[in-house]
Amino acid sequence: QYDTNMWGDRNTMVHLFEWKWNDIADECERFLQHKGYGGVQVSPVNENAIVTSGTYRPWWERYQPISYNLVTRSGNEEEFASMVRRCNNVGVRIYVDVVFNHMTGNSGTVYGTGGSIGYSDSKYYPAVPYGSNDFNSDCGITNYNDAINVRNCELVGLRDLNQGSTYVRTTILAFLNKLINKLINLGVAGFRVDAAKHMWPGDLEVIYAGLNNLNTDHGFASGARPYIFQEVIDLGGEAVSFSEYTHLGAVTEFKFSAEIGRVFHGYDQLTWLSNWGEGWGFMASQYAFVFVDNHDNQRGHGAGGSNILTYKNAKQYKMAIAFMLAHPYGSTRVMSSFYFDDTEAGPPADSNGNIISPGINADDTCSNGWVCEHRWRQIYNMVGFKNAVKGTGLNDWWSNGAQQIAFCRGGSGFVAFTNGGTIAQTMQTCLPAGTYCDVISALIAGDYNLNTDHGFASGARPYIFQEVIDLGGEAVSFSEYTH
Ligand code: ARE
Ligand code: CA
Repeated sequence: QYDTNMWGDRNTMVHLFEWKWNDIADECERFLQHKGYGGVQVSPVNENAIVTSGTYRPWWERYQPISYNLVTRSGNEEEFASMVRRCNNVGVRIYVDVVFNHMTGNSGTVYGTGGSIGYSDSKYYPAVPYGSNDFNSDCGITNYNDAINVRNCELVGLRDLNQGSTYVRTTILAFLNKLINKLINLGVAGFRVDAAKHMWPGDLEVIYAGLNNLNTDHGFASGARPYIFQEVIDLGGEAVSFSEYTHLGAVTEFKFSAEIGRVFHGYDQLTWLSNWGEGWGFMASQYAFVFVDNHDNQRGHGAGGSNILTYKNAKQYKMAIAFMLAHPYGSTRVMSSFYFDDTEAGPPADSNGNIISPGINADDTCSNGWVCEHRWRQIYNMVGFKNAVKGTGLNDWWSNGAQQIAFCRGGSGFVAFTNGGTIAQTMQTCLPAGTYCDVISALIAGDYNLNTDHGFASGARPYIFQEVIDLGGEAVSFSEYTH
């Protein structure tokens, strides 16, 4: 289903890639709620096989499940539950990256982050348990023009589960429903379905239908259904199409990521963005889950190639994100990364492999190896912009016919971009007469108003009462302070 179940006008998710649960809980309370982020995509929560590669543990070990116990380098079940509770309490939803197309790679006996063991050569994972008859055959994916090969064979050698089996479906559902509401403190809002392209839509339909309603104890409406966004890479020209999945939930639109990178790299003119969205051959907006980069294609995995913009091209990257958040197309996600040169290297970690928490600097940026794009002022202020213009269309498009564009969102927002030269132009801003702040480059006055999430009226100011002792007859008078 397509409703993200976010609070109020909030409508942007941030992927806190490889963050620990306790750090995410802190981030919900100290930052995300105040900047209007609606939710967090978290890295896989279930136990994965430990992979050691030279001096580090690659980030991708988390895409090799060994059991559905909730224990990873991000934390254990208790910490996960506490994070969900604390984030929901401040109106920030949690979306879990769920990996159930497969288990681990075929690499003999494997050991998990929670102490479980797996026998990948015989496809025996006793901590679930799964045995060899729960899996498809040993064939590898070699032909993306053959849907059967794509769905019933192994993606990069990962042991491929058979979701057609009742036992496998039931086992996957027990895991997903636990995250939704089995324990009182669990209350996630939805799922990123990893490798959905490699599972049959008919099997996914049965699994999604078996999901519980969301946990009303976490503030969800009675009868609310989990938000589902499915990872289906479809740049065209293959056997499997995104359109086989859109009736089941939202679907990742990888063409968006590839094209926005190409445009803001300067390889195309901004003026052509006038029909951005369906006009560019993307899927219908109500199904599209969009992003400038993701954890794969920012480092050459997945799809999109060298046009993908990342934190490494900070200026163009911020422009692309601002355009994504200013534009009404799709459901948006902001990436939040750790710095990397080696594309396989895992998150900042100590010599025992424990993830190091991000440090938070006085100017809101991060340290300890974390990029924290979501804390860049141009990005979080545009998250606020997107909340403020929610529900409006795009109007009053202007362009100079080349690298300069501007447009309005109803009567609530106006934005201009240049990827070449200063804009010197009188324009229709669509906003009521008044003085406005530039939310991209400046801190906005509203940052110092009272917190509307606590029931204060929008624009309300702090009450101040000043201790001035004046019984009369002294040099300093109360009347100097009353204004
Ligand atoms: C790792 C090693 C492999 C090894 C394997 C098993 O890198 O060498 O064989 O383990 O031992 C991530 C990493 C993988 C990693 C895997 C498991 O990216 O490198 O393998 O974790 O640890 C396809 C899929 C798409 C997938 C991308 C990466 O369609 O679903 O490949 N994306 C998701 C996640 C990834 C994750 C997985 C799936 C697996 O986002 O992070 O993999 O859980 C064309 C096609 C696309 C195809 C793309 C790349 O564009 O259209 O469908 O994407 O090429 O092949
Ligand atoms: Ca499969």
